[in-house]
Amino acid sequence: MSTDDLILHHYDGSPFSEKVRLMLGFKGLAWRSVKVPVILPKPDVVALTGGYRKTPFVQVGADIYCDTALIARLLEARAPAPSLFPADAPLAPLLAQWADSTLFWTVIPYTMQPAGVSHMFAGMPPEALKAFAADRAPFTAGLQRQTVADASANLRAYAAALDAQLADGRAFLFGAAASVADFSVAHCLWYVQRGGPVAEILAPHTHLRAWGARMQAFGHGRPERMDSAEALAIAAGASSHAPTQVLPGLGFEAGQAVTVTATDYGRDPVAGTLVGLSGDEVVVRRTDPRAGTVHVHFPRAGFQIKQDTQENKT
Ligand SMILES: N[C@@H](CCC(=O)N[C@@H](CS)C(=O)NCC(=O)O)C(=O)O
Repeated sequence: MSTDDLILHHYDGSPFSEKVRLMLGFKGLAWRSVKVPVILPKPDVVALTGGYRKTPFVQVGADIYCDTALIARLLEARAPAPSLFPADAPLAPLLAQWADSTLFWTVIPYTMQPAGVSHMFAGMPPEALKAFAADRAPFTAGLQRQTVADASANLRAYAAALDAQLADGRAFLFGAAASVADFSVAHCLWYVQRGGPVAEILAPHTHLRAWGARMQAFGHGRPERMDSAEALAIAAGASSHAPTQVLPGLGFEAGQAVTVTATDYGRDPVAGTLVGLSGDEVVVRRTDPRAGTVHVHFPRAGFQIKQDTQENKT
């Protein structure tokens, strides 16, 4: 075990975790697999992240990388080939962003219609389903959820457009090589497939289904189980962090007390000292009794940075 290992904190049924697992498979990487709870409480998660509770996140020693947009860039830096960002597909990150937001929040209400829920949660006690719904209600409180009718209409249109994009025989959405966009669309359609009978909506789209099989064929790389106590011990025992710096002219100073909060849903602020800021990343340092001093990284896009006035009062 090395402190440089990629540790993915995730759970099996999480679409965004599937996006990262497939990217790890695409790059043929070895990784350590820590399973996190599906609902709160998640004491070992928040010890590492400082309050961010979304799934998944990646740990490398005492550096914690939140959000799959940033995790894609981390994996790219560690294993540049094959690339998730091919030079001839400059719009791939934008399509990925659309899939991770609009397509994702279409497939969730679509798949969670009664027939999909009965299939996915078959054999689960009704209390577990209730607990899941009670956990996710405040998590998504800021979102206007599509009705099943809306989501069905939208998904039909999206699936048809994606299928048409592949109709010229290209292997992936932007050509012969896969890009980050393929992984963002793949995890959404993977979730629909998990809905059993509701996956019928994809049946007419033969190009899209063949593409989905190609995406799944990347597999998950080489995972090896680890428990969360070991992951915490690795963070606590790490002697350094990835190099980072606060670039000038971006509105904040190194050493400032800040909070970083997702702007869409799951808006739990993470408080810490600003140690890294660029056009595409923000990094805070915080100390936890069990995880030690960790650097928590977020993508700049989709997160709000605010001076932490609570901290200033104390
Ligand atoms: N923008 C985030 C979205 C992550 C997300 O919404 N994950 C879902 C699971 S797939 C989640 O956090 N659900 C609540 C939870 O796991 O506690 C990313 O790209 O990582």
